[in-house]
Amino acid sequence: MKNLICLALLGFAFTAQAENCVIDLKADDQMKFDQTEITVAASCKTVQIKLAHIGKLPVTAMGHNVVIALTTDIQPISMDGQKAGAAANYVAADDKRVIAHTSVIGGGATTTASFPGSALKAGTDYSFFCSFPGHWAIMKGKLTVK
Ligand code: CU1
Repeated sequence: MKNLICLALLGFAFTAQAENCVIDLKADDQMKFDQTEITVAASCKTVQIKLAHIGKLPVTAMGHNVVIALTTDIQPISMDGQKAGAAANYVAADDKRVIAHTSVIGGGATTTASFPGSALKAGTDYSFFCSFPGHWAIMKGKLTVK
């Protein structure tokens, strides 16, 4: 009986390990993320966003953030974010289309953010992108939830 419980716990541990709950990205001075597709588990209690800017340019010239939203909302969120400006991290206040976002950082900096996994639904077309003016058109990737 004890062995059975051990096996069950071991199985659970392996399952838990396979479920990714971190959106871990690096960004550079070339206006690029190091990944174009990330998958997180639908069962994540909390999803963490980690962003490392590995470039050298200052935040005013090559600032980057990570915004999580429906792929169809990338452009409108970015347009409103541009109007909101740098002080707002290029995300409009109370933008309901934004599932989560980090602050905007410059070269050499890192930032994190987290949000409840319940905000994501499996099989929905999400993206991660940078809302810094002019970046959203190319600085983005697919976020898959399953
Ligand atoms: Cu950017």
